[in-house]
Amino acid sequence: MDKKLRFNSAAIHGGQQPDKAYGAVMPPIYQTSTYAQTTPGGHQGYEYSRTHNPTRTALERSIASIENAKHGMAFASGMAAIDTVLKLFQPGDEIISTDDLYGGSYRLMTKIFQKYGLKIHFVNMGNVENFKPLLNNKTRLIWIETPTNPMMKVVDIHAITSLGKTHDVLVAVDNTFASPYLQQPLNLGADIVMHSATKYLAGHSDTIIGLLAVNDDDLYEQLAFIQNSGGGVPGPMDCFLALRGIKTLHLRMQRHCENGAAVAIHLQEHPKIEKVYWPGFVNHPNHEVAKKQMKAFGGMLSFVPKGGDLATAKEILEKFQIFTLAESLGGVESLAGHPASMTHASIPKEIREQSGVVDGLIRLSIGIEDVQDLIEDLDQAIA
Ligand code: P1T
Repeated sequence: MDKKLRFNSAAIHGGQQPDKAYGAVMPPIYQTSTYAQTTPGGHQGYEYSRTHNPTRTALERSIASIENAKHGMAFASGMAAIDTVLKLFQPGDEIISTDDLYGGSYRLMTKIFQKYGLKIHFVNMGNVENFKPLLNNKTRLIWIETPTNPMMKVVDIHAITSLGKTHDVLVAVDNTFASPYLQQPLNLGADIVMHSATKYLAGHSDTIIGLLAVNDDDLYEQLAFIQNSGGGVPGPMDCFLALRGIKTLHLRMQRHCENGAAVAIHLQEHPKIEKVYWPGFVNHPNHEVAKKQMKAFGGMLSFVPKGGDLATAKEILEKFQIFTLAESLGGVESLAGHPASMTHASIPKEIREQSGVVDGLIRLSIGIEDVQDLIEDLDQAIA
């Protein structure tokens, strides 16, 4: 389809066409490792499924369409996608990253890539001025997560990509928390968009999968070479599930955002809650940036109960009946997490506490249930 589609239509049709064999409307799950050749090299575009697979191609075209990118790439997980991006660089190269980010990304950067000679700086990017002094002639990448996991800081993507361009530094955005429904970083000047599609894109907590979207042909070739060499590829079933999820992304995101706002406002007014982190509040430090770059404020929020201690947080988490205490986010069902001991346990306590991840912090992924049921569940757990 050549016509430029609006977002909701692109989520369903972007880059898709009926399958060539029998006209199947959804791409078949091409569960094959290899492809017959009529003569050596005589294949129909597919040789071996580490390199390409038709179900994966359908998903890659879909993410390219909804991120307004030239190229999409699918990976075995969000971490496999990040791992591939970081392998673009050489020992001695420097990376500047947000200081508040998914614990697994922090672990990969510090425990693996620092060992291979990459130097990684972590800064609060809530204010662009913070990291200007770190830019030097060895800086190769700025890694942004926005909204950040789990403190919900919002980073001004356009301000940072402008800076990246003047210093000839790549800018990559982990768009997992927002999804392309809320923001499209390539349109704001980013070079690479990354997703843990395990979350909002697949949307049903039933697969682990990662995605990248880029415009530049050379960058795409380099990433594809690294991926094919290392092999962090998803299976066709996972690609199918992610593609199916994307077709309802816009509908789900609307409800995630509505429910997220209602829960955030309710918690903010609750007498037993100390602090709620959600970019939709006018007094959130990055509210103006969030308003400018996001369509709405998302379905993620974090809060600290009064007292802010571990025991109170644990008690609340154990009392939930509708919220499930579990890692991950972005599925149709509401999840609650304890970043200090779960998703961010790999970050040393003194470092995570500097960015606000205290032992009393609870993170919520607001699902698409009836919001009154969610509010009642929160009230009984906090009481
Ligand atoms: O789990 P995986 O698909 O490998 O994605 C890693 C990842 C990358 N970026 C962000 C912002 C993430 O939140 C994640 C995974 N996060 C969780 C599992 C979590 O509960 O926060």
